[in-house]
Amino acid sequence: MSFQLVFLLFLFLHEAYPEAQRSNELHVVTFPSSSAAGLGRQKRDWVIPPISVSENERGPFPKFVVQIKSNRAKEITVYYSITGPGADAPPEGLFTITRTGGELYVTQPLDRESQAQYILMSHVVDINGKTIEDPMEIIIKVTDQNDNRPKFTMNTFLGSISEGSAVGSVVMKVTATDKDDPMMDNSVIGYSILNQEPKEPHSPMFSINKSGTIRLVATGLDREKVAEYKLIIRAADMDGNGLSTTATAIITVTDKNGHTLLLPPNVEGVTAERFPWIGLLVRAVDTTKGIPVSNLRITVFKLEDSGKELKRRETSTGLTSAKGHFEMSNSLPSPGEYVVRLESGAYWKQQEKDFFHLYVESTFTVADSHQRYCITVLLAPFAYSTYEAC
Ligand SMILES: *[C@@H]1O[C@H](CO)[C@@H](O)[C@H](O)[C@H]1NC(C)=O
Ligand SMILES: [Ca+2]
Ligand SMILES: [Ca+2]
Ligand SMILES: [Ca+2]
Repeated sequence: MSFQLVFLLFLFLHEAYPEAQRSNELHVVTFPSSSAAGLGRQKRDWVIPPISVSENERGPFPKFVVQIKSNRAKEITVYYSITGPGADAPPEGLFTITRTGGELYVTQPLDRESQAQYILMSHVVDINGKTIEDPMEIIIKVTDQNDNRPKFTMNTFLGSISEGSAVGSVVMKVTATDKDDPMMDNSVIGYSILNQEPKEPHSPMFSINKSGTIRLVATGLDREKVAEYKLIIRAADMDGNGLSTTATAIITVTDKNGHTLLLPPNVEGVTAERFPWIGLLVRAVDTTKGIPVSNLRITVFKLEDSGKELKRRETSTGLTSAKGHFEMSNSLPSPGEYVVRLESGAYWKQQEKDFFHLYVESTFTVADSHQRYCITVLLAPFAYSTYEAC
């Protein structure tokens, strides 16, 4: 038992419970009845202060906590026992008491985050097993140590800011939690920004406050130059000075109407609800190998009805990435009818496979250019299939 604990116990017993029976020894708690015989009402009101035990105590175990004492022990032989969760009920045997000495021990390190308090009942019987004191409640409070590091609620937070935003505008909010005692600095989190990429046109462009709110702090947002910022954010307990952890915040710069440049949906945590990127993404998969098809030429045409004939106007073309992705990144699809063409024949030829389709096309309608369209094309030498799902 630490000095503070002894001292605290002494103070509690001395100041708050002057009527309580106390031993001269500070680590002893005495049953109240002996000198207060007949004062039943007082007995019921009598409560001993909680006894504090730090979590993560080092051994050796069992470790002494407090001595329970009945003044009747001066006259007769008495036996002590404890009951309740932590004693004779799960977690059984965490606390034990010596039968004749009334010494209460803790048998292993405690974890405040799994249980912050134990309520034990202590009992005293005579040699015949007859109860000679009213059971006394013993509250063991587990005091906190800073043994939990803050945790961000997500690995990657996504936010956006419009080019036209004023300095001071709120961009997004990030959150970290800490399992330690909410009443102590052990769980008081301070946030900071460790890095910003790119550093243009200024570094920092953003600040983070005590609540995890990220704000714009400089002018010069230009989505043609920087369409996306990546921040490394840090959360540390002890108000920013303790155990720390990091996460990423991705901030998309949108135009004044809130439109973004395209962002592939392979960023962790991107879902339609959380991140309304707009545009077109085409994915190509080789189903014979179960791999993405890279370096595959993709062309997007818009169908234009001149009244006499339907004409194709090429709106975008390029090669798929290593992930088999092609994004329409230079312009957003405007409402209308489109054709996506994949040069699958060239791919099979390069793979030295016999094949049937010279190329593969998928047609679709864009109803709203502020939408996302993700077209997956599954390719095989003699078959293909396609579906839309973001
Ligand atoms: C951080 O900024 C947000 C948004 O303006 C505000 O609600 C919050 O109170 C601020 N927190 C602190 C500690 O200043
Ligand atoms: Ca703990
Ligand atoms: Ca902590
Ligand atoms: Ca703790």
